[in-house]
Parts: sequence; C-alpha cells; structure tokens
Amino acid sequence: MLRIAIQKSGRLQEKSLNLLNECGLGIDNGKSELKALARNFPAEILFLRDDDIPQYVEDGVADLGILGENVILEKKKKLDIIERLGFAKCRLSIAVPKGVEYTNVHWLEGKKIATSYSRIVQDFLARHGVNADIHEISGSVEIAPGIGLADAICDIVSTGGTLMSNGLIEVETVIKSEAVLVANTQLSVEKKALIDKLMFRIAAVNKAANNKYILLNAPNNKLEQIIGVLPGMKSPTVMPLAIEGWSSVHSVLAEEDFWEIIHQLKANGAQGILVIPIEKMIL
Ligand code: PRT
Ligand code: ZN
Repeated sequence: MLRIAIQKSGRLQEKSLNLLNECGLGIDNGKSELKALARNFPAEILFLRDDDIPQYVEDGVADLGILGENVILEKKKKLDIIERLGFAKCRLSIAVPKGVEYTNVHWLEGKKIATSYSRIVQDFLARHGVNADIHEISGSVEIAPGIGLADAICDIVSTGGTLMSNGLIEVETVIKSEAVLVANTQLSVEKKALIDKLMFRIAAVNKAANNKYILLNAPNNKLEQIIGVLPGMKSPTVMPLAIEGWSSVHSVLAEEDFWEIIHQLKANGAQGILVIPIEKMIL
C-alpha cells in the first residue's frame, strides 16, 4: 500500500487529484476528509497543507507527495524529486517599489527583504555575496514595502498582476518552480514496484496531454508532401477515402509544433482537418 500526500485545499489540490484519477486510482474528493482510500490501486491519499508534506515524506509517514518545488527548496528535507508534473508553474522573485533605481543584486546590500521563503532568499543572497536583513512573514508579503516594513520583497509570481497592483516591479528571478512528485528516500522493494507502475501511468497521461491526434483529408497527388510534414508515432496512417483520388491521414502532433504544422498542412492541400485530444499515450 502506497501513501500519497497531496494538498488538502489550494492551488495544487484539484490538479493533483485529477492526475491521480487519470492514472486510474479512483479517489473520491476528500474535501472534508483527511485521508481516502483509492478504489482501484493499493494507495491511501493523505490530504495535508502543502508546507507539511516534505516532513511527512521525509519521515516515511507518506511515501510520495505532490507539491511545489518552492516549498521543497525552502524546507530542505531529504527527499527525492522523481517527476516534474508541469502544472502550478511559477517563479520566486525579488520585487521592489516602482520608482526605485534598482541597478543589480548589490542594490539589496543592507536592505530589508520581506518573504515567506527566508532560506531560499538567504541562499540566493549568499551566492551573490550580498548581506541583507530578511524579514520572515507568512502572508501578504506584497504589502510590506507599502507599510514601511521592508525595502523589497521576495514572493511567488505567476502572472505578475499582484505585484503590479501593489506598485512593485520584479527585478530578480530567484528560482523557477512547478509541481513535482517527491518520494521518501528509503522505500521498500514492494513500494518501489508500485511507484514504477504509477510513474508509467503518469508518463502516459502527461504525454497524452502534450500531444494531439489529427485526422485530415489529402488529395493523393499531394500525399507525399503532406506525409513529409507529419511526424506520427511510427509513421502516419493512410487510408483511402470513398471518393476516388483522396485519402484520410491520421497522425499525432506535439502541442508545441502544432500550429506550425497545421499551417504547412493547409499550404500543402490538406482539407477537413480534425484535431482530437488524446486521453492516454503509451509508447
Ligand atoms: O494551505 P496550504 O499551505 O496548503 O496552501 P498555500 O496557501 O501555502 O499554497 P497555495 O495553494 O496558494 O499554492 C500552492 C503552490 O502553488 C505554491 O507553493 C506554488 O508552488 C504554486 N503557485 C503557482 C502559486 C502561484 N502559482 C501563485 N500565483 N502559489 C502562490 N501564488 C500567489 C502568490 O503568493 C501571490 O500572492 O499568487 C500571487 C501572485 O500571483 P500573480 O498571478 O498575481 O503573479
Ligand atoms: Zn502552504
């Protein structure tokens, strides 16, 4: 039986739960519960505050956890990051009030920095040989300069909207972060085997999310050029259409090259292009 710790409520909760359910675990939403048994996999889910997950996983109370890398780096626990999950992407940045003449990181020398991430900030300053006064606060960091508590802040930024509405400007990116899967460092052989099974499923789910299935009609005299544009898992599937001189072509496209390839397909005479999401992709 695997114990997997995920966030009880907050930015990571829904995506963590969805990912595990797409991997077939069958977990009922634990809004009011602290733990839940998976229906289709030997796993128990613990719903915790994200800040507590590193300790639970280090101690082996949970075998796996899903949380933001920023929390792991701050807590400095002994854990293995075994997969990057691609959601909850953000950065931890230093910001100063608009109008300040910020030159470079040495501007921070002797200044007060408010943050909930004092260890990460300390490491960053040490790397740059800067001494500053770090004020650890647990929330509403962005108002600190406005009320005279600090000269600068270090906080999580995603769109930058919060900084802007508080009259702050981002000047340094300290770390980039995303949700990751972490594991205890001393797992039994049985647990490792279960984790391998889960990782195989996560890879299939993530691969599917990054790819699209595409179907199109191609005039046979353009087939060669059209196939030349398509990558496909092995090679594209080509089937004759009921209308003489036309074929149906099926393939898989990576999300990142998607639009570029669509333009090239159109330019080469493809018609009736259909794009379909893929649920699981196993290579
Ligand atoms: O209750 P619990 O302790 O479990 O949750 P929490 O309040 O500590 O964390 P939560 O749910 O807010 O965030 C969980 C994780 O999501 C973080 O540790 C990050 O890894 C990640 N994440 C991604 C973010 C953001 N994006 C984000 N935008 N965490 C926080 N923010 C906040 C940020 O603190 C700031 O106040 O959003 C604001 C900035 O957003 P923008 O879009 O205005 O730049
Ligand atoms: Zn938290």
